[in-house]
Amino acid sequence: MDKKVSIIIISAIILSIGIIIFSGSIFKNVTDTQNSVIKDGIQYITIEAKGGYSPRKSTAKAGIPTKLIIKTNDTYDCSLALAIKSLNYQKILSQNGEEIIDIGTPVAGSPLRGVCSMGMYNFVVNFN
Ligand SMILES: [Cu+2]
Repeated sequence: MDKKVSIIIISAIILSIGIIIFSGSIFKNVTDTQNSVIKDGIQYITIEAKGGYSPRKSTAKAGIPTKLIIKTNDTYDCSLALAIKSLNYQKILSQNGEEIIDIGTPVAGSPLRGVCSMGMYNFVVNFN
């Protein structure tokens, strides 16, 4: 293949990958989704783990006993290796299923932060 042509193709591929990653991270940062329900006096916050955590940022109520549900669905990336420092929690999740983590009664203004073992993916739940 012509050297010039291959350079053009390679830079086009790199550029489009960059755009995909860039736009993806913008949307993930902006969204603040409603992902919690209160059932029988317990608040459940659901976060999906697959190629990162979703929603990356969410808000829930403080002052209610709360459980975090981490859902995996054919997850084979490092978001399986979850750590929540404030809870002293660290676990390799199963590739398919739901992990229920009791986080006690959250206090307003103290967010809950989860991170993958590599520190590459993270999520935060704010309480108010
Ligand atoms: Cu990671």
